[in-house]
Amino acid sequence: MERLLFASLIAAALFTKTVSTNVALGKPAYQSSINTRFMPAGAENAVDGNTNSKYSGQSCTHTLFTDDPWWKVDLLADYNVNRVVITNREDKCCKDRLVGAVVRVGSSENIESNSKCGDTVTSDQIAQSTALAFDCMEGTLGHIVSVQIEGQEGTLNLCEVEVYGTLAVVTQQQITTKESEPPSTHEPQVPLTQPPQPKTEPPVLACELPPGLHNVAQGKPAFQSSDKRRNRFGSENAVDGNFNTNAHKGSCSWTKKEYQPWWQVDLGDVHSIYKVVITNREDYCPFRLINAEIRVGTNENFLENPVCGMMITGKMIKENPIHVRCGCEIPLQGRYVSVQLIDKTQMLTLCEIEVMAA
Ligand SMILES: [Ca+2]
Ligand SMILES: [Ca+2]
Repeated sequence: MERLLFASLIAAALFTKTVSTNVALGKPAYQSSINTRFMPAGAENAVDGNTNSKYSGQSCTHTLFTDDPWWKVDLLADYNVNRVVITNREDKCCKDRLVGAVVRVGSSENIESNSKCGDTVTSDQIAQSTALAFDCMEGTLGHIVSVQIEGQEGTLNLCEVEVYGTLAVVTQQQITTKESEPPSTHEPQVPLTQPPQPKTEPPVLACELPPGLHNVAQGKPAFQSSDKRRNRFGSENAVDGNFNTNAHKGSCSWTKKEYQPWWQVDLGDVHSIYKVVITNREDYCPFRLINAEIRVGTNENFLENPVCGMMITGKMIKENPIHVRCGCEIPLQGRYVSVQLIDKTQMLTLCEIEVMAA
């Protein structure tokens, strides 16, 4: 009996091993939905160890705009969680999306019944810092850590969620109780927690484009936020059918250096738009196009239109032209197509824009 007690004490001691690292790193993560327009947007991006807070860094999550969007991680063992740290998006467009977010820790798959850590996120908090800390009361016990915009519609973006705590102590009393239980005559015991739910990410779609797509932008009226020089770098150069990539040859649109410059074309009619192809300049500074966001829709005020595909990244500009798909199989309906540099003070140069419609 003494030997059994000793073994149990050693087991308990092992369980108390302090974990000072981020225990969420690489653990299975799930979210209520995924916005496939902004891939990669998966739940795992919040536990990949990369705290890049720009969405263009491809390490943040992105749900659809729904009621009560949520994200959660399964720590795979019970922890006494002391603190959760969220890295919010710092992109000006979107950092306020986290207002109303609630962090919870517990053992229930019904996350709203778990214990709340810290306070509901406020806009003041978001203005102060990109990293938001949530302290949990006396090491809240559980293996599920969730973040949810509770009680309202929203989009949940998380660039990283770090969880700090210690592996839960298995007490001598718990061990003894378990040992003294008679062998169960019932069916195999069902774990208290449900097995991990299948990831909400849809399978990778082939993104088959319908045949016969054609460019509906050429020669259409175009506009831009400013002209670098009048009569030479006008907005119409991006739809003149000339694909010359030397911006000094007079066939590229070119704005002044300004904050979030934009370019827009009016297609005249609403089209089913599957993708936008941008011919970037190759003579100098192609990287200026990083963080370009394309929008397609029926509003002349392009900011009211949905975003097509993902923002242009450093990886994407290695190819020219750049093909941006607005979505898998489902086109965007639009008359106005815009390109804008987000969060940058820079010149916007576009040598040609093709808007591919069915
Ligand atoms: Ca990340
Ligand atoms: Ca051109």
